Amino acid sequence: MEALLFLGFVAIISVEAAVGKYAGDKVLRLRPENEQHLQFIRHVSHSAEVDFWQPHSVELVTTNRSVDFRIGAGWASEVQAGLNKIGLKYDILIENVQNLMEKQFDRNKTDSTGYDYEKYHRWDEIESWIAKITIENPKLVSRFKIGHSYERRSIYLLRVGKRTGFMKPAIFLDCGIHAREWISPAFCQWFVKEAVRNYGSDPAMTTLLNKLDFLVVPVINVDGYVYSWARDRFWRKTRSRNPGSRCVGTDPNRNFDAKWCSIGASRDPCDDIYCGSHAESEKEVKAVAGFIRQYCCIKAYLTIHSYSQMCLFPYSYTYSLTPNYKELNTMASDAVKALSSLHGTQYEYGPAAIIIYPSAGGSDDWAYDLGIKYSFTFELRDTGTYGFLLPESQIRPTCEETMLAINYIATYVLNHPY
Ligand code: 9B3
Ligand code: ZN
Ligand code: ZN
Ligand code: ZN
Repeated sequence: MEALLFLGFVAIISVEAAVGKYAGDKVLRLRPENEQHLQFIRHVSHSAEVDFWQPHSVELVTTNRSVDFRIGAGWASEVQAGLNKIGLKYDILIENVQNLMEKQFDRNKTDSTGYDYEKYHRWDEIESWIAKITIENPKLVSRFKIGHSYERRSIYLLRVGKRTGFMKPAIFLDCGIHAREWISPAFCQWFVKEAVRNYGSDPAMTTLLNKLDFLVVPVINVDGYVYSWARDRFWRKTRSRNPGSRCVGTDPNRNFDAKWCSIGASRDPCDDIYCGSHAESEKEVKAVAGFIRQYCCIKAYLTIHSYSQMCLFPYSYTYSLTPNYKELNTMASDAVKALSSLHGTQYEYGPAAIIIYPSAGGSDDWAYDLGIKYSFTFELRDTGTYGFLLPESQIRPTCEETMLAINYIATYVLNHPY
């Protein structure tokens, strides 16, 4: 009997691998209008194979915002029938997730001699890129190991800026907090490439690198990133084990010590916005927070996510406005104006609590309350056409336009010392 069961299990796994883990999965965009609609969504969330893309958890679903979620192939027709029955309007954003997964990679791109910045890279490729870019640019780049992940991988920080004998004001730029948001590490690599390429030739970048240091962490959530390549493309959290639960991982962007777990986070280890057993329980969060606490001169904090096309600033843990709200709002407005000047990409901007939803434990709020009064979260492309599966063909335009926003903010910070 056992042998038969085992064979059956192997058969399912191998079929899944053959046609693809996400064959037949769809991504739906729902527009709930009433309590009955919300009830249905909650019911589906725990009775079907559903993965919330926006917002990131069923707790955050409300009637005034659309909901994007991936639904497993076996459940799609049943759920769609249920939606029609209760009159819950929806669009199908992605007909077949597996097909898009394959299209995400540009097959026809010739392999460039060097590192191809217009492709998504596995962690081992990024890790060797980190070493290479450091060795190739001794005057501009130095590499620090700020800690290691739950699964003992190194967490690297690159300090990018003209080497001087003294400490310069710095801008912290972090990427890859959420594993499935692949465009984020792609942008951090693009930023470093642009900095070292344009130093000495582009006056604006040369000034920035002479007067500031950029502290860039290309991938914070290394274990999660590796897992999103190896096993589950839509994984978001870390890969730490939760005692007493079969569910793995904590949301690193709910694990910072900023009104930890008070709102917009979950105490259930199975939720994508699980806040962890306590603030800074995650080694990856501890590494970043520990580094920032001991570093003298960080004047701005920028954290890169996807998707939604938004420039967010504190607070997220409360609806109250920060003392320098007007300044942050003007900076965000000007930054998104610079961004959209290149390809016309439209961004929303404003305090995170108001623009998306109130949530505690985020890195930007934590940095702000530490005294880093210029703190922004960027949610890069797109608005749901591809979502986390942003095609490689969009890496270049996304990174080019985002460079304009980051450079605007960096110049502002340089001109407004505090
Ligand atoms: C969430 C929080 Cl808690 C914050 N402080 N700032 C930005 C966000 C949005 C990101 C998240 O973690 O949900 C977008 Se992926
Ligand atoms: Zn139910
Ligand atoms: Zn994110
Ligand atoms: Zn996001």
